[in-house]
Amino acid sequence: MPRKIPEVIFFHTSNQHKLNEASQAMSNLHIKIRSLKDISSRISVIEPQGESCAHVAHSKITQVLDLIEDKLNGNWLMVEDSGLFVNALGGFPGVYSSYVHTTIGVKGIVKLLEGNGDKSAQYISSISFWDGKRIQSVEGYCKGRISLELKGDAGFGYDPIFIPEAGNGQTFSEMTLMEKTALSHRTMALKRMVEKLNFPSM
Ligand code: ITT
Repeated sequence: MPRKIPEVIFFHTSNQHKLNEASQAMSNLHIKIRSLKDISSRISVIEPQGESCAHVAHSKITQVLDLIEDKLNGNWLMVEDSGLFVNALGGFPGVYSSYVHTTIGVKGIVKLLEGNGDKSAQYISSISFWDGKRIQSVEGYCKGRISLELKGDAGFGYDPIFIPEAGNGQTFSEMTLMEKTALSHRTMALKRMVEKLNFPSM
């Protein structure tokens, strides 16, 4: 039996781009993605280091629920942890993507790959969500390759150097929000969430 679609899902994230992408992806189901900051401005959680994206997302949602479950009033909540996994670098930066982006940055990743024939990589998005009763987890992937040239201005993080396999050769940063959302790991994870709950499809 299809479940009743929630009108709102609160998203615990500090990243406005993630919010925009999730909102875009869920718009045809008429589900509003709202920042959790709208109902609780200061929530501090500890992000476990060196574990999988799935572990990080699960740990974060458990901590958030402990702090604000009463404020959700039965509404849904989601947390997402994601990263870029470069094959020739043994999956680096992976779970360290956020830290690596603020330290060596996209140019650092390009340097590490110069002269390497294998430029393949994938983004992983792990979402843990609370449906008012229990926590469930889903994952989405986006395969692609690293461009040694930074291209485009849109998006965030590693988007200027990531060319999705299913695209037309442009980096995510050269695409509109709608174009990136059609292909992204985040959308794939949200699709798994929708399938898991037996909603009408996106
Ligand atoms: P949260 O508050 O939701 O944790 P965040 O940006 O810190 O926001 P993560 O901890 O999940 O998010 O870090 C993921 C990093 O991986 C992010 O900072 C980017 O550098 C990179 N990343 C993940 N998805 C990406 C995407 O769609 N495009 C570009 N870079 C991405």
